[in-house]
Amino acid sequence: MGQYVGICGSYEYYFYGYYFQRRERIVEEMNLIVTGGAGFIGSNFIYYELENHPEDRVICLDKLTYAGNLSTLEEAMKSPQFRFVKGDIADRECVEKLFEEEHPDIVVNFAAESHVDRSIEDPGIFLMTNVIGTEVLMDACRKYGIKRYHQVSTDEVYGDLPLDRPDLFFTEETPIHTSSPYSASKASADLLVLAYYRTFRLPVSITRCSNNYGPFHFPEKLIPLMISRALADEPLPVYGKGENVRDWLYVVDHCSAIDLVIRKGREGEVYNIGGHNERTNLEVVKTILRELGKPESLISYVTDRPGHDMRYAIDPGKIHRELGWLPQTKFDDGIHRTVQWYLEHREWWEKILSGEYRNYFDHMYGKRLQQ
Ligand code: NAD
Ligand code: TDX
Repeated sequence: MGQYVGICGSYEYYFYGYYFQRRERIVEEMNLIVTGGAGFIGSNFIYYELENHPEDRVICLDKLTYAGNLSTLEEAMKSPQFRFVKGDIADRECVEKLFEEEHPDIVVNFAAESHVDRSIEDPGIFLMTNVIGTEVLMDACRKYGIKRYHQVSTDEVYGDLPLDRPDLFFTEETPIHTSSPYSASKASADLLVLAYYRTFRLPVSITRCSNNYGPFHFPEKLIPLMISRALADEPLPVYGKGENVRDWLYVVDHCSAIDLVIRKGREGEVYNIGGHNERTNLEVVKTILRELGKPESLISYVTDRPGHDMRYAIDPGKIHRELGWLPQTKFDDGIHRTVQWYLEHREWWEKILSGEYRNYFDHMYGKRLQQ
């Protein structure tokens, strides 16, 4: 079988080293349950699916925590192929009722507590949603049958790499070695998913992606936090010396990779996703300031995050070789597009900043910014 290249209209394209082959696409209508779809990556994924697989039905299950925002799904709500259900993935009764109603073919689990700093403040909810929630979803998959259960995981399960070894990258074989309660909860879930594959032959897959950025990113995370604060001429809290490195991927590229894995990826496999876009935090903040025409004097160095991971860097070779996936968006274009999006969608993030999130920011950064 040649290397899968992509879909165009009703054809799939494969590459055989010297020539391309076109094959008629067998379009099977599928029901997808997407959990956590009112959050950052899940909502982008829902839009990606509705656009690229108009034959499929997409059902979003989301608890609408502080990080979930129904207004993000406003456009999706207009589609007859979309349904939103408010519910908790750790609530067995709610999950089973949804499976009975919808008979999903595929479940893609984005639902999670996702912020490292919050996991340091209060780990309990991370275990409940990220670990127990995963168990409840997979139990329902076993009970009602499924074509694929997909776990959206993270590069943070591999721990971190030293700054002085730019030759090292995380591969799928890198041992799990977590730092924060968040990453420990995600790694626990991954192990559980692989255990359900081996023990129960549940058809699962896992993707481990690097840091995402793009539209609908909650403004507690580095990039949207810095954009929103710079626009208000407020100090930008950079942890430690700002030398930690993250490997940034535009969110739509993450969505296209997950889409390929759930439809073409092998069962029981882990696929790393990343685009070789390493930047120090300071470089990222300075790029944002340049995009906005704001001064670097806004940067304020604050107390470091406890246990702060130094460097993440993904080797995406496996997903490229097996599924032909490559990222489409260069960091400079993606960050420009993202800053523009935040400028054009002030209402979306200003509403968040005026609510409960304000208390969180004062609690987490109040003392740090005064030092
Ligand atoms: P997010 O915090 O923006 O969104 C999480 C969503 O899950 C929210 O809509 C929230 O309401 C929902 N949710 C939380 N608890 C729930 C529960 N118990 N039941 C149902 N819904 C619940 O997160 P994100 O940044 O979009 O991340 C999505 C997934 O991708 C997570 O699993 C995360 O670990 C993973 N991931 C994120 C990144 C990144 O850079 N953001 C990178 C790699 C992997
Ligand atoms: O105010 C800040 N100042 C700062 O210097 C914040 C919020 C962050 N940082 C630093 C910490 C990290 O080195 O910026 C870097 C990125 O921080 P986050 O946006 O909190 O992301 P990170 O901790 O890298 O985790 C993210 O990527 C992996 C997501 O939040 C996770 O859900 C994902 O799994």
